[in-house]
Amino acid sequence: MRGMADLDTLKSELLDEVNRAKSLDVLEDVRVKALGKKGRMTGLMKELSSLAPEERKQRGQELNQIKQEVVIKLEERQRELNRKALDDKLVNETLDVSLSIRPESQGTIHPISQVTEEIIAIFARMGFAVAEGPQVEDDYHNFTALNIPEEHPARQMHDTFYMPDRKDGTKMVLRTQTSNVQIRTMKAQKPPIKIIAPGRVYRSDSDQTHTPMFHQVEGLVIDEATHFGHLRGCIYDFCREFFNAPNLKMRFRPSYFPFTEPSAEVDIGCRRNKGELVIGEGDDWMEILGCGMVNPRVLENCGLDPEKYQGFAFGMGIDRLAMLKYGIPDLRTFFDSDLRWLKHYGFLPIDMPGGLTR
Ligand code: 2U9
Repeated sequence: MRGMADLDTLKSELLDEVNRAKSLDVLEDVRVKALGKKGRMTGLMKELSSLAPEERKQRGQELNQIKQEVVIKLEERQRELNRKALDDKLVNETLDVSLSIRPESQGTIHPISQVTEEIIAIFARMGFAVAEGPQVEDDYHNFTALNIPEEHPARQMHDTFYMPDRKDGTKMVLRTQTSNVQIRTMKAQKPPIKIIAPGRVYRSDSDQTHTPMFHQVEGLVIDEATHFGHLRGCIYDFCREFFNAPNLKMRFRPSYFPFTEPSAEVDIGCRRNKGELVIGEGDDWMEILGCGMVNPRVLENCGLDPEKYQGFAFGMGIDRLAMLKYGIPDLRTFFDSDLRWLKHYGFLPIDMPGGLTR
């Protein structure tokens, strides 16, 4: 049996070992050797039972005191080593993201990806968030909530891809526009809402200017004060930026959509120059998007009070915008996966808006 002096030595030995532990693994060894089943402290605790009651009490208190100090020191050291491990990791695992891509890179960015990123970057600067939703959608979110009645032509077989009904009888479709995203957003969050919804949409239609799958961006702004003037300014700013045309010619033509009232289609000025299309000037017009003030019925369908809230929405085809901006003549070539075509019309990753260079 050791006396007080021995216990003092034991304590300083243990604390010293803890302090000298250079890694979490070594620290764990130290802990086991001191406090584990066969540890030094544990051994001494076990010896207590052979002592007389008075002596046992006194000795037990001394041992407990040491044990507590060792435990506290162990935890302290563990925190220190964890912090050090993280610091080391942060220093050693840095990645130089400014390095240029390897010159032998073969892949290119598809014009649709490029244009989608360009559109997102412009709207992001105007304060829009990006929202997403399902491509297989129920009839309610794709049509009914948007005030598209049962007999509306857009619902007819030749336009919509129908999917098998759900087990509960819910009618399912491949979404024909990305508006389901706005419906779901309005139901899930309170205004102010300012989102764009880019993504794939599907319509049973195929010729030189239509593919059964194509891409859209739709936008939605809802608050208590937004009016048609804001819609006009927003669309004008977007088009000027997208086409790099500060003096872009643009006009709003009255139109009709079930989900907006009033509705408009937007044309931009253009002219043909020896078969090539020049955008932003000239005496011809080219339709590029549809828009309008959100129909009060649609707001109501989403649980918003149309007396209090209002706003605008717009929709445009990404594939068409890509053709116009980058002079790609045939829509169907977008989906041929022809590497020669991609080499010609594709973009380098470094050119991605909001990508490596920004
Ligand atoms: C909600 C309310 C209103 C979205 C809109 C258009 C006008 C439009 C077409 C452009 C070319 C589709 O790709 S295209 O064929 N879109 O003209 N889209 S307003 O209006 C909405 C959307 C969601 C809740």
